[in-house]
Amino acid sequence: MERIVFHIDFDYFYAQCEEVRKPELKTKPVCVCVFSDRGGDSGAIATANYTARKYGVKSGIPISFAKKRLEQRDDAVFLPVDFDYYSEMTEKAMKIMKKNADIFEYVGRDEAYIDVTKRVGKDFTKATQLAQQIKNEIKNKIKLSCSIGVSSNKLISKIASDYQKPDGLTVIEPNKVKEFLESLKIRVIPGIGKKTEERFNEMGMETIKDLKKIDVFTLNKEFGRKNGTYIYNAIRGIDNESVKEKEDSTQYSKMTTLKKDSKNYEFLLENLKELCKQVHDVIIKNDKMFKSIGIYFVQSDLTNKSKSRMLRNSTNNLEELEKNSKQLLLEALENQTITIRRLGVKVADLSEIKGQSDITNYF
Ligand code: DGT
Ligand code: CA
Ligand code: CA
Repeated sequence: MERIVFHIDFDYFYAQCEEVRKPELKTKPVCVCVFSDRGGDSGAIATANYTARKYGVKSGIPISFAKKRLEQRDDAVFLPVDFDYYSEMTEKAMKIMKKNADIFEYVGRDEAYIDVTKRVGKDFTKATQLAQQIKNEIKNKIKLSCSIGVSSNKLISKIASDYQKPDGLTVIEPNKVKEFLESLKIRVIPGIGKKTEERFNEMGMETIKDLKKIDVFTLNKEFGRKNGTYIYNAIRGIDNESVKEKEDSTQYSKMTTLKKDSKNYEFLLENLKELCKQVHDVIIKNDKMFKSIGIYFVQSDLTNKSKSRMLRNSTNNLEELEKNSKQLLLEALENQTITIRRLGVKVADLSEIKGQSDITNYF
């Protein structure tokens, strides 16, 4: 069955989110940092914008290395991660993708697969237009750029979305797959890490074309049957994995537009309680526990505000959810000047109830 699948991945995601709320950052090297609790510059870079990357800054390196590499740029900016804010951006972006999908599969904070076979009638020209339209809509509505790969399966689309980053759109029609893959370096295959690549390099192989000379038996012997067969198929562009309906299950949230814009505590509390109930229902339905609780608003001037806290222990208790949301609301209202238009409640850092009882059984 011929399919058309998109892989959508946002460019330098955390750093780009920071540029969206502070456009003056765009011309500067921007590094988003996970500071450790040891203080000072201890910690690592989560991601950096493309200006910072030119100086060799990348995900995972120590903050102190990044500072050294950017020594000559006195305009370099180092910001702490703000997960709440990035989640809000993720939610908005995913909404646009979902709207344009026959099947939507959430993969992570900044990426998703969508199957669009039906809505484009298996037509690659229409698919290309749809991909461009999604890029435009995301750019216009939330000011983010992303890269999209379009092909007949998840594997090739994933490789294609990475092919022309940032702001890329790469379409690989079935008759172009062979040519496209053969020119690429071995490491573009998802799952082939640095070590595997080095092993192949030592055997004198650099590109996928080189790799194709190895037969499936040799690959199976080297990597085990499962991985060997995967590699054998992947370099030939073969992947039958379907796009599976999947939502972001790392957090649940509910939001409501208030009957009137307000900053009145009693009125907001009433709405907040209802939202807590709705979120709690989802939690129970999915057998989950949560460890972090947040509330968020859209204010009358359409700006956003959010507040969250981490609990000491995971819970699935409604009273606990209400109590904490109520406290967050009180704190938020302390210096609230603008009225609120929409109100939301969110729980995150989820865990399985099942997992919990397993651990108990274990002991
Ligand atoms: P890209 O897609 O190459 O333009 O750049 P990113 O930053 O979007 O990279 P990606 O898609 O691999 O990762 C998405 C986000 O995940 C990224 O903005 C920050 C976070 N992330 C990635 N790698 C690391 C890491 O090593 N440590 C931490 N803390 N976060 C990471
Ligand atoms: Ca990305
Ligand atoms: Ca990603």
